[in-house]
Amino acid sequence: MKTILVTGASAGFGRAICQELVQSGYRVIGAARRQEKLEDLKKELGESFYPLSLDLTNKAEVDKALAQLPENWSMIDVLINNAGLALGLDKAQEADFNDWETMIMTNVLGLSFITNQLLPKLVLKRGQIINIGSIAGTYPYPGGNVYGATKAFVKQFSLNLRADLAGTGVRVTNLEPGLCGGTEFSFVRFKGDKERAEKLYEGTNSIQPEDIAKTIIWLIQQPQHININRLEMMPTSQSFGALPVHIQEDK
Ligand code: NDP
Ligand code: 8X3
Repeated sequence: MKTILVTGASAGFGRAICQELVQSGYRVIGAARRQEKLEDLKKELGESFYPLSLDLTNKAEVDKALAQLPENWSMIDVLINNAGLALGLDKAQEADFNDWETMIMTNVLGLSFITNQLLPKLVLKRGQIINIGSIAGTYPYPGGNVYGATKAFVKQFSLNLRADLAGTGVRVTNLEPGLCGGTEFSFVRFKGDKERAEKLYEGTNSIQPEDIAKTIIWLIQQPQHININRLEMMPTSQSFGALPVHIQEDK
């Protein structure tokens, strides 16, 4: 039975992914900072779930947490790099650098570090890495600045991993969702402004965490000889707009 490590297990996609994986018969290690949320999930999911409290931005903490995994949980077959966040939707020229730093520390450095630490095991197991990127890593939008750039990193890192892992049997996918409701994403992005966060999804029929979880199961259950490199998904209600052209008034 495969052992799967899911980061960002305490909320949103990660929580739903853990639930769906356990229901599908996998053993799941769920990692996040909020231990009490992980303990709730442990109560719900039982013996097939192992809560791993860690802050991805703290290398020493990640090292320690991974080293302390019991032996029967330590051989990981699949790493799901889901933890991540956006902070703010201000224009770059008005943004707070601390927000940029936190996004880079989490979405880029945290993701890279845990991947680096687990890669030797994943190679031994002919395992799999699923990174949660975003459409923001491909399509620019106002206020997307550093968040989108971190997700562009995740996309290119995923593809470059494939190049390095050629011949090892390790599969790598970058899953790139668009607008998804039912998570804490916008609540975090808007720094606890619940009303603003909820308004964003009103009437959108957005993707839900369960949809992401089912997509993850589909990716894991693809035959070993198939690698889905990138999978971009949007709610049907979301599409593309024209590129704006600024008209100069004082010609
Ligand atoms: P949530 O805010 O609901 O969940 C984010 C998770 O990441 C939480 O479990 C949080 O746990 C964890 N996390 C954040 N920082 C850290 C850290 N330093 N160390 C460990 N864990 C951390 O967001 P979503 O579920 O919506 O987002 C999950 C992923 O999907 C993110 O990478 C996001 O960028 C991406 N995404 C989201 C979309 C959306 O519209 N919702 C669309 C496209 C991509 P804790 O706070 O307990 O540490
Ligand atoms: C989250 C989707 O469009 O808010 O990655 O950037 S978006």
